[in-house]
Amino acid sequence: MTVTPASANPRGSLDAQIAQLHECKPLSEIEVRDLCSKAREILIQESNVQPVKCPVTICGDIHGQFHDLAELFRIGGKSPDTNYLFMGDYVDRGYYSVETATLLVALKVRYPDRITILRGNHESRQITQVYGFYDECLRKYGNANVWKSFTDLFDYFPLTALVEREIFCLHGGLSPSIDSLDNIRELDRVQEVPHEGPMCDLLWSDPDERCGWGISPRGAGYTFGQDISEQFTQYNNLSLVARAHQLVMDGYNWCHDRKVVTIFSAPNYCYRCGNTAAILEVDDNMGHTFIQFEPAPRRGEPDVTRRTPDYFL
Ligand SMILES: [Mn+2]
Repeated sequence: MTVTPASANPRGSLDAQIAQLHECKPLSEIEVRDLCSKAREILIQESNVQPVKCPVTICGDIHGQFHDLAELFRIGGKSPDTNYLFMGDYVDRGYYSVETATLLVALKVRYPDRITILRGNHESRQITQVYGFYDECLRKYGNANVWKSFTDLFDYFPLTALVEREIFCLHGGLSPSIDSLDNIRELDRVQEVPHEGPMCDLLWSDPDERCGWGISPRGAGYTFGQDISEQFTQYNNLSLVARAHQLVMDGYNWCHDRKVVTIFSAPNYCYRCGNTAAILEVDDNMGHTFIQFEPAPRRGEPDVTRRTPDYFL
């Protein structure tokens, strides 16, 4: 029997890495560097408004809750058997941002046409230094090289996706600087998330009950009313805006006369919010099914009292 070294069989090696990551075991620093380099070559080819075909399952924030991502795959189907579209915020808050980001990027490299990974406002150098990913990389690797590999890669993540030309998907929301999808296609996205402007708004904005544009309490992006959502969907021939970014207790929440839906896929967010998570299955006929799920059982994590916060980033 001939033994083939893993390095002579890149796909076999990647499959082995994916199997390891499914066990929540991180890759080596060098493996992460090489994986990010391969991912960059794929992501650089994608559009700011990346076209996606149905059937596809649309997911919201994960925030380093690796065991709940495993539960998501158990409930929604494994990649690549199920096509996935993730709408950002893979890192920060939870304890397993490294494993979560590495697994999703590895799946992207292995099955580029089966999984779409958009950028969230946490896929940023500045935000990850405040909310956990940077510290987690230092703790797990002893230096910031893995953080550098990932945050350099995040610059290439697409900003938005478009399912069958009718469901517009993004992390945050709309922007007063953007009227059309072509306005988004024209943006130079390969940069750190700016503090203001159209690219910032797409990753930071929130729908609101008040009409028109409003100042966001987050300090970045805007709030936008039903009138704005109706105008944008009509002008761009869209049936729906699907977005993430906000904790919603049932995992999904319709607003703006069902022109906008929020999807949040981190159950019991921050291990204490008590919320249900959800994903949205879009079938071959563009039919919608929300699947809700609860936290996966986990070991070795602090048992904290559940309480509902007033407000979260
Ligand atoms: Mn967010």
